[in-house]
Amino acid sequence: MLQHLPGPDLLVVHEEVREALDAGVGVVALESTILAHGLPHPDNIEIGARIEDAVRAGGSVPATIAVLDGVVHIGLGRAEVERICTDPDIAKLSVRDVGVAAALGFSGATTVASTSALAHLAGIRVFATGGLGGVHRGASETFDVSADLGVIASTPVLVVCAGVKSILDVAGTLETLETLSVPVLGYRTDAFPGFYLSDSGQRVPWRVESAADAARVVLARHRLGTDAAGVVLANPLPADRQVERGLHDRLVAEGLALLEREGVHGKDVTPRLLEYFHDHSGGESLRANVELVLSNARLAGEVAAEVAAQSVGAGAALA
Ligand code: PSU
Ligand code: MN
Repeated sequence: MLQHLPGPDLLVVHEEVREALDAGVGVVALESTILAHGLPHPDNIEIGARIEDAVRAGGSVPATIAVLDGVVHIGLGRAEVERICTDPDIAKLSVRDVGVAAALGFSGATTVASTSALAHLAGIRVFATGGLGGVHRGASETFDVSADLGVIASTPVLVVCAGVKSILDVAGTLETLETLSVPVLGYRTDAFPGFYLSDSGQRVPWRVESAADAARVVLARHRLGTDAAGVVLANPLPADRQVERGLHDRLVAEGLALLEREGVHGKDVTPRLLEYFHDHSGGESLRANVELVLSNARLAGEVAAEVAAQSVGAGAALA
């Protein structure tokens, strides 16, 4: 599957990732926008390493994806992760930006959308992140709907996330995922998580109890030819680890007012909000963010390992 990849002038697969893919070992894609634009420096460096460790603890090999000096990297070494975490010139690259950045020699971090697309290109089926982008409040006027949704609708990658933040229109996001034929599975829950909150107040259409069940969904969809879209596996923070409701509601209200005041729009919305939360929650938003990302990475590691094991058993290797 790797022979169809572009040459090293455009894309490089880290040796460990290449070996894992060749050997049929589970591989989990990780996005780099969360490191460059979602978590504060210098904590992001250590957190980046811990996310990769969590994937390994789940039984798979991590592949953090980014564009460095015009080359797409599937899997980063320690120095490269550090560069993503430190260099102020790292852009936020959605799918529409990746080819431009590559052609012009720029460096940037990949979002859920671009990480999914590049993971799929490299033959990686499972992806871990913190929160998905979605439909923004007031989208009927601003048209602000994350490209994450459209790309998941056309890319067969399972994304493990803690739902979407309540700064978004959560119900609208779930409606859109339904329209786009993207299944949403709750991991041991009937409630769609709200990132900092274990329960966004919305239900999930399906529930799975194990990583093995989630992997079975991926394989059945593939064998039935109904896997043009990806899968959202929603993994909530435990109720006793979520951000306290009062603090949460205050942050969301203040964050939305701040966007209005500063006239923030486009791709700067999510990073600006995350920065505000991290600066005004006495460490709580960062604590919860780190915990949920680590939990998602661990679960994704388990799911990818199961997908690898079950594809051998079923004699149905995933293309
Ligand atoms: N949601 C979070 N944290 C994040 C992001 C989303 O809770 O860091 C990042 C992800 O990289 C996601 C991107 O793909 O923001 C979505 O940005 P936008 O809304 O501009 O599409
Ligand atoms: Mn947007």
